Amino acid sequence: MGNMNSKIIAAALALAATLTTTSPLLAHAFLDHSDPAVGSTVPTSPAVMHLWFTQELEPAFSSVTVSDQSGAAVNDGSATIDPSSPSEMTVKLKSLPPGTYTVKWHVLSVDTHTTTGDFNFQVGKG
Ligand SMILES: [Cu+2]
Repeated sequence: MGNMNSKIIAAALALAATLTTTSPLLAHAFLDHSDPAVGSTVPTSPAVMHLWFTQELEPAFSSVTVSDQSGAAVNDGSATIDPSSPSEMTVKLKSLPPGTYTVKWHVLSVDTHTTTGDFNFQVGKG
């Protein structure tokens, strides 16, 4: 009997550990990586900002803006999400002079949760 109980307790603990560790990871669309990369310095003005998320996005409720140090928007039009790559969002950029730029993203994941975030990158000598 004692041995059986300890096995049941061990199995219950393993299940609880699995539930608590995996479910948060699967939830929400977090920024996986970008190009230009978060906090990077690029030598010339990039034509497009690419953002890759950890989950597929709802295009109608997902957006990104890129602004310069004065707060002026430098993205050329709105973000697009190619159906063949539903966890990737791109936005065209105007010609960017050297400086620091802020990317602000707001996405709705297919799991119905909204996440937001921002980061900087630089153009020209860092
Ligand atoms: Cu979620």
